[in-house]
Amino acid sequence: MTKLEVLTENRNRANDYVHEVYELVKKRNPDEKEFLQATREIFDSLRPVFAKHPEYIANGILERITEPERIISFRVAWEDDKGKVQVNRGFRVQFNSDLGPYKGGIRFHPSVNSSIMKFLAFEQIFKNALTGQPIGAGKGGSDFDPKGKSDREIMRFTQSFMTELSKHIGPDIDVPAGDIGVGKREIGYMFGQYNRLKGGYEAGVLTGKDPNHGGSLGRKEATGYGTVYFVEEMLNEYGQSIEGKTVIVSGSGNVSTYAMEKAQQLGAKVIACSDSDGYIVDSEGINLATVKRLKEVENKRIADYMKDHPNAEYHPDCSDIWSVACDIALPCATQNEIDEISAHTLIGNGVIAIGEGANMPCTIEAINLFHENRVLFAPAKAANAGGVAVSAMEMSQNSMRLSWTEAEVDERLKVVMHNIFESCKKAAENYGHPGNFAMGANIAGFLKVANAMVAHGIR
Ligand code: NDP
Ligand code: 2IT
Repeated sequence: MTKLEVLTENRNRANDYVHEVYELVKKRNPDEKEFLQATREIFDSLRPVFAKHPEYIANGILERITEPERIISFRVAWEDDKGKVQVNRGFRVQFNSDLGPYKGGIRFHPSVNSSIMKFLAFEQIFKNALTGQPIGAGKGGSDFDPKGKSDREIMRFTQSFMTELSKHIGPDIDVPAGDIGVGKREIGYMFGQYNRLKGGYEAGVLTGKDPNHGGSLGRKEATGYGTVYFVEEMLNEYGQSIEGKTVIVSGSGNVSTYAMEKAQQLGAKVIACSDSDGYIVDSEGINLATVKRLKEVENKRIADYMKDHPNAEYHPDCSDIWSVACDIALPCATQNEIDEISAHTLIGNGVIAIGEGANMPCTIEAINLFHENRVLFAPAKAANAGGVAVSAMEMSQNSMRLSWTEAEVDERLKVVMHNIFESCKKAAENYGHPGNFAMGANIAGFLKVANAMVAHGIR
């Protein structure tokens, strides 16, 4: 056979393999649309990898990497303030442990179901691999809605949730952290309950703890800061920077707040942010002190921003935030917030870069449109990996029983984000798609895990 014939045969075999495994995954998970979306997005990137490395086909890597090692689903019964019994469903998806203990957040949101848990845990495999740290991948959560619950209700619920979860986690087994609806308060209650049940103090069982008792300085800021560091690396690559740019950020939670803070520190003008009820536009620049007070202290809605800043505008449909003209858009709220229509609007308004702070905030069609229109695109698995990276640093500090300064953590975070950017860039170039950082992230993350899976044998 000529060289060209061999190449063609390898490419055809890779395409058939990806197609066959995707059909299998669809058959096995028929109603899990978010999980199927996440697998399809990865699969599309990996064709050139299987063409170049048929050994991954022989090792059944795709068949194995798409089936979680373990899924735990459990009843969480608790009593509300009125004495009524409430029942929620709890999950922990332990997806892959080839690089280290399962690692990933816990989400409390009424939309939580098996598909959402699995897509998040699946994405975590590649994200955690990209950090270069020794962490496997998992995700957990519950369909519990923290909105409108009293502090005591939150405590009773999290204690009940942890009573079951504690049987399945541990500092060398599985180390959860926060995500939507889970911050340092919830982590604190879960940590207390875990230690109570174990009869000891196991600092490294959870990350995202309060830095005053066991947590790492800089963890709260890490995801948002890391997203902006990645976007800045990407802009620098093309001779640009975030300074002087107009930015919009969806959400006003943990990731959004610190993405806005870092963007402002680097000289950008952030003009819009949101919550699930609506969005605000402040053409003078969002006053972050007000947002932090409303969201971190008073538990208020973003609409309340108007009381302090009457010149701003409030719009009651959060998904419309993408109609605000900007240079850079940072979706930092939830999955699938930017669809094809929003992507068209952003492109029409001249957006130059997108940075995914949230997990899978853009649909596949939206991502394709950004690439087709030469909009720089920072994919979630790479751009928001700073959070879990600093979580892994929290694990290190807990093991060593010492604490790094905030400056030290931030310095390490910058190095991690720089290395992730370089890995994505190189993988994209090596596999024939320079500048496609989404493909680069998928390929670089995949190679790291796939090599470990080959080394560890078929299991
Ligand atoms: P928070 O709970 O702190 O904030 C979430 C924000 O998004 C809130 O403003 C919330 O509004 C809004 N939001 C949530 N769900 C929806 C929805 N269905 N529609 C519209 N708005 C919504 O969560 P985080 O900031 O921690 O997480 C945000 C995203 O970042 C998630 O995708 C998460 O998986 C991802 N992520 C988080 C990391 C972390 O370290 N925390 C690390 C990496 C990724 P409201 O309050 O009204 O519900
Ligand atoms: O999606 C994520 O990476 C997180 N929610 C953070 C996980 C972690 O273990 O810090």
